[in-house]
Amino acid sequence: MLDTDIDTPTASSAAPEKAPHVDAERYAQMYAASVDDPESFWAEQGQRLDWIKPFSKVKNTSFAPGNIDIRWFEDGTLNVAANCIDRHLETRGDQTAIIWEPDSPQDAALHISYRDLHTSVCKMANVLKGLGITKGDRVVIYLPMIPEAAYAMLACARIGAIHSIVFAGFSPDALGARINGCDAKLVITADYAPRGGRETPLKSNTDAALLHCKDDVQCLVVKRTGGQTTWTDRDHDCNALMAEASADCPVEEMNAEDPLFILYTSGSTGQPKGVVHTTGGYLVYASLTHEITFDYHDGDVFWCTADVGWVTGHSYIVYGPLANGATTIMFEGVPTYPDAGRFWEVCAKHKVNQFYTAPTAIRALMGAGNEWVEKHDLSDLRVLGSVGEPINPEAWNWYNEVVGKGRCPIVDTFWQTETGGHMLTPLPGATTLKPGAAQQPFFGVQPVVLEPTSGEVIEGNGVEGVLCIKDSWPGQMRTVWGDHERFEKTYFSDYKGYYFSGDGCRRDEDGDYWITGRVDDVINVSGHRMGTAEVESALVAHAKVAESAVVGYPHDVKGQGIYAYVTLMNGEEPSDALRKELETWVRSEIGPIAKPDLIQWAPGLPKTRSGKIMRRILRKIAEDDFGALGDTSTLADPSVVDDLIANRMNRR
Ligand code: 6R9
Repeated sequence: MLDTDIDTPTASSAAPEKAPHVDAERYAQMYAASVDDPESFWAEQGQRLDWIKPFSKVKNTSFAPGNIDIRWFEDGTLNVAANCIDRHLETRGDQTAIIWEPDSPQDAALHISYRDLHTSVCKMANVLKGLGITKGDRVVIYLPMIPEAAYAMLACARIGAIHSIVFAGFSPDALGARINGCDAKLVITADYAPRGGRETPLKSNTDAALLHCKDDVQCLVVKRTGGQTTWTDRDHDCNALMAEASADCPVEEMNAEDPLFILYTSGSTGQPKGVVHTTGGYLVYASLTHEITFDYHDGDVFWCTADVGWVTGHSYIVYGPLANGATTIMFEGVPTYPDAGRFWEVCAKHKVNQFYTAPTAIRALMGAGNEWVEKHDLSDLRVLGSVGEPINPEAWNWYNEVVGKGRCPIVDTFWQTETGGHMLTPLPGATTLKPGAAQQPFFGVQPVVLEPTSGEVIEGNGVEGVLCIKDSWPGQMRTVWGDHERFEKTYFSDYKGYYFSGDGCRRDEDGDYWITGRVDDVINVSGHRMGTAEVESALVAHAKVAESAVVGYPHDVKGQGIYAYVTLMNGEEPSDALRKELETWVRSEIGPIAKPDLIQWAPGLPKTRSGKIMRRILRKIAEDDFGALGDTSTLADPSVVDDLIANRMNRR
């Protein structure tokens, strides 16, 4: 499929209304400076932060086999909480730092000023100290999207403890494994997590998890709903302790390379890895990307709809926005509760300027109909963002036209838990947008396209291969917690001397990058390499299709065949005629070789709680290998899998 591009809609030239921080010329100049002389570029960017002891060294990094060693600003000292809170107090103490929007629209939003944030974080930090937590200790945070989640993160940062957030949708087993994995001394949780009108019993999940942990792990409990929970000797009442705690807590002086947090993430093999991010480089990178990618200006209201349990929430709900003195929204709910207008209602209510969400949410809301968007005044929106997976042109166009009214640039940000911040992304006002393309490297990022088997660098444009990065950037993860060897093996051993992203990509004739999906999702049909995302995108572009997931399966003649799971729009019925129609459609959208060999009607797709489709399971079902589905416990709705297996006979 090297030569067959998806027919892309006309590039949008929508420009933001405030003069953007960078235009095309400035981007080119700054990008060149960032890769020609990284030392000077990042020395200057380092000045975004307040340092306790200024750094004199900027970059000391090695991707050499056997010596993967990444250090930025290594002799500087600073504190992340001081940079996200204290330094703003004089100029913006009364400004809202966090708008908390609760699950139910009946409940009032909270506006937390930088001064209030300072008080709460200092109190929480003193509570942690009171429980014996000191610099370098690990604290697991298992909380709903409530202000206390941000207080807990920043309180850890303030005293030098390392937080590890576990998404509140994870099971007790997953939580226990993470508590043990980083040998945490304390878990911070809540009684219940309200979400979409339902409540997850976090405290009882935590009790179940702690049955498998050391006896001396303590538990700090926030009362979110006040609902009934059991209480044991290891539990402490967070609300009561904070009420009594002092609001005075000096910051701990941290080295730039001291760990800030651990975040567990799954790879293609083995148990989840503890990705380690450190203090100085991470914060410089989160803050710079937040400002430039979203064209954030002082006074803007920024909303990232992610959960703090994922890296997107770390970098773009808490650390990046607060380092920049922004007003950031924390949303406890889901896009479709109480109805499919919730996102747009919240945007209108808080006059959101930058809105950042995931394609899966965009597709779901697109399926619900335009009337949900049109009811609300979205005139304050200036920039729209997308993250987490490739966005199909159909969803992109809907986002652009119906949500952005054709006047808000869409930044399709490609990055990973491992990268700390954006790697490839268009910039508002600087990039002529192409629907579905992540397009350009961010400052300091040097993407290379490698031939997957030989590992040779592929030069020139109009090429496809695996995406690697040639040199370090400040937001890069430093190690896998407790297993530096695994860090090297996972990211630096397939292609020596490069950071390997695990993703495939195409560099088009203009030099713009398109992510084609994880390389384990690339299928090879009759010798043609094809991104499953390309076929999915074509299927989803059909008016009757709501969602689709495509995997490869063994095929006698072609090597691999194309197996498409298709979820139809509400009200559409599966039929042989529709199957034919979709086959013809994909042929005409991409080309004959992309025609699905098998289409299975799927009422639902197996997704993780962060909305990623678990292709591993779909591949196994496609192969009729039902005995080896692996761990399905992280699925949002495990029953989907049983339905898919039961329905496999409807494929043809
Ligand atoms: C931030 C985040 C990382 C993987 C990554 C890639 C996919 C993320 C994307 C994208 C295409 C984008 N991904 N953003 N693919 N276009 N704009 O999602 O981190 O959860 O670690 O996932 O997500 O496959 O390798 P993480």
